[in-house]
Amino acid sequence: MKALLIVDLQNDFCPGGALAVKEGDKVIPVINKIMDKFTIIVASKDWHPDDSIHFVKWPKHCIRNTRGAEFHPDLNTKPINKVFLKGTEGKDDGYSAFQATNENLEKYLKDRNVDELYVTGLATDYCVLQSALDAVKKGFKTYVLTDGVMAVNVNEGDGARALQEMKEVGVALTNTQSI
Ligand code: VGL
Ligand code: ZN
Repeated sequence: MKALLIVDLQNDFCPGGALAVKEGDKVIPVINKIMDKFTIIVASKDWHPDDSIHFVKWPKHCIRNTRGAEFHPDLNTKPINKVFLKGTEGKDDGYSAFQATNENLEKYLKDRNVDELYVTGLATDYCVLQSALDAVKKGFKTYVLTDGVMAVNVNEGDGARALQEMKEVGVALTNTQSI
């Protein structure tokens, strides 16, 4: 069984948001279009308390229950079966969707016989990277859909390096045309 994971497609990571990924919203129609290929669709949300230590490193973003933490309005949220909240602990936590605290993502997927995980969303060089690395560690055959992710690129080339790192541990890089 395969599942689609949509990482952090929230207002604050899209143009106009507090920690905007340049052209982050461009992946939304790409992701909306492939949803009908999956029966299991899960999404993560960065969901920080207002005073998180995480904000020593980053501008304040995705404060729980604020507009910045909501999904981008163009994302088709109807087919999403479950939302996983991460970065909830006030630490520099929650780069991986597998660190969600409201529900255990690994258990959720394994309980539903998922063995293949297709990863999309934001940002390639942080939460997509850590989620994909964890997915491999937990034994999922892991795919990253390269046209369905976008990088922050704090340093030039971070996105490309992240894809390379994923590839080296066994993540399959593919695109939405091939699924
Ligand atoms: C993320 C930086 C800080 C992400 C979250 O979703 O990739 N990046 N918090
Ligand atoms: Zn964050």
